[in-house]
Amino acid sequence: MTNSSRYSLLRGSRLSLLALLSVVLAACASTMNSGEDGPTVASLSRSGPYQIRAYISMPDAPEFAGATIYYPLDATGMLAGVAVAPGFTEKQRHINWWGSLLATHGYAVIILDTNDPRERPEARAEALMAGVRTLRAEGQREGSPLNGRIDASRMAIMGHSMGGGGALLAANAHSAELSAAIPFTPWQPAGDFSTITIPTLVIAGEADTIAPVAEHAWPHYQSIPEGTPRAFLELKAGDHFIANNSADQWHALMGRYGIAWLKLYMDGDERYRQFIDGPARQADDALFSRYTLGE
Ligand code: 9J3
Repeated sequence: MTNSSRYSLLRGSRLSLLALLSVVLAACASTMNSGEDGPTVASLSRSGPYQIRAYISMPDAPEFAGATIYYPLDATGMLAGVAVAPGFTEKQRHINWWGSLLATHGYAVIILDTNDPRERPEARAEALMAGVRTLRAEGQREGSPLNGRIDASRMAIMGHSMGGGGALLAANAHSAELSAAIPFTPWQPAGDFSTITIPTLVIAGEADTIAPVAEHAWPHYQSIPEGTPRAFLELKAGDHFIANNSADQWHALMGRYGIAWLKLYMDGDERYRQFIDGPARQADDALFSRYTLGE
């Protein structure tokens, strides 16, 4: 199927799907905002101030299958972007809570499906970079809801498990094109990420038996150079799915660290450092089996 025929096929279903998504997502967006007084633990632990929309009609990219772009409707100024990849055998619906959450906090987010749900982290790295290119291109495409709204210089990547391995591989190979990375419960045997220069938050689960921390997230983190801003967050008794859609009970916590990481390092907003390194962070000590910014 050519790019243009796929594009027009998708157009047919665009209006009804858009209408449905709009209703659902608007309902999810909180009316509360972070206020004039700046961010708080509470304001980062829930939906952000923006109403959001989502769409699936965009030019095809060979590196990934379907994708959904979530974005804030009423944010002023240029939007930074985030690309997110699922794990082995997973689909968008396993991780797309990040799309709606981050959009309410002001980001344009592409949640993608891999071409093959069983493909390896290397292919997921390529998919993530193509997702970043898609977001940049949406900022230049006539007819795109994001036309003229994307800051191409601020792009982050995230992913679960093999998608997290993909995010680390992409960050390792393409730091110059990216601003931040957040792999969650990443999977990549013998992963060596010693050329990452973008700020990287590694989210891990102490009791992850699918990607055991000692063989995956921890050595991944340790391979990131000391000069690179990096953090290792290990949730006490956490499993392989602590930052997936299914882990409702952890969304407020995971979302808060993810949002703070992007605001601090992709947007350069120092008000968010307290949530990564400070009293607001220390208040979570009982939840973590390990949290380190150095080492
Ligand atoms: O993406 C993942 O959840 C990796 C899980 C895994 O065990 O892969 C082994 C083939």
